[in-house]
Amino acid sequence: MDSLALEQARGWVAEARQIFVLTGAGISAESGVPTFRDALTGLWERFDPEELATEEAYRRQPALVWQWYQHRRELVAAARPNPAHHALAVLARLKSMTLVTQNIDGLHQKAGSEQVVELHGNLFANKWLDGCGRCDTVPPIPGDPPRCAICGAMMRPGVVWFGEDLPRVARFRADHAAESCDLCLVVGTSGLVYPAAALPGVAKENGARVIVVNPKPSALDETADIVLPAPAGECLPLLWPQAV
Ligand code: BV8
Repeated sequence: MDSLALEQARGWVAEARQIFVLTGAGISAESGVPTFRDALTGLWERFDPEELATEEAYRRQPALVWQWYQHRRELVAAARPNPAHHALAVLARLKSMTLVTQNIDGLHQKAGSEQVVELHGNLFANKWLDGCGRCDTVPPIPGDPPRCAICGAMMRPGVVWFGEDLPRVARFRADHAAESCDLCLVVGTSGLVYPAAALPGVAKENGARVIVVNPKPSALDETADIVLPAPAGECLPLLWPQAV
């Protein structure tokens, strides 16, 4: 990695008054959590994640989609935060910072980050699809989503599917962070999913410096002032002091 770029990025972090961090699936790759586009390994490789992560797919094939989420829950439950997650938890103790994530794996929280803005929900949350408002579950048939004993509504994962609006409070907090920061740090995202992918551009338009950390080219590289082409677990601990 270019040492000059690393030195400059270090300086920008040290000078920053208000940091907005946006993370994507890549920050959890070194924890063994497949990124979204390769989340379909093995059994799932014949499906398109953007097809499965929709209400329409869930209504059409509830058991299949529910099992996909149960499979991902097992994977993520066994995962541990990596040095990148821990470095961001340290940064929040050094600087005024808002951590916004597209991830649903909860690894930032496991690393000690607080007030994490989860734009796309959380893999371990559930809620009712439809539902009578007084829903109570019956023991689910293995492999099937739990159903309400009263109205028969299905339980669904508490995540944001494609075509669904983002949680209002999370969206508001993320927009505010992008509009009010002087440094935007983008870690481990392809920058392909909106409206999250628009946030670094908002930060840039408001005068912020933008640093992208990603071992591969991403759609946000053209917005970046500095691109650090390295894995997050190696790069982030180099950008600010870790002992606090
Ligand atoms: C919505 C939860 C409207 C579910 C997810 C323009 C504006 C608004 C919307 C749209 C728009 N254009 C298109 C849309 C629709 C759509 C969209 O963006 N589609 C894309 C595919 C074009 N957006 C939506 O549907 C959103 N909703 O707009 O609603 C609306 C408004 C009002 C009322 C009703 C509706 C909802 C989007 C949220 C979808 N849910 N997740 C689940 O996970 O099952 S998105 C999911 O995919 C992830 O959460 C994540 O956000 C995304 C994947 O992106 P990444 O995180 O970037 O992961 P990816 O695998 O792509 O890339 C990983 C990167 O890491 C790579 O670059 C790789 O190089 C890098 N990497 C690898 N290893 C490392 C690394 N980096 C660092 N270190 C490493 N070691």
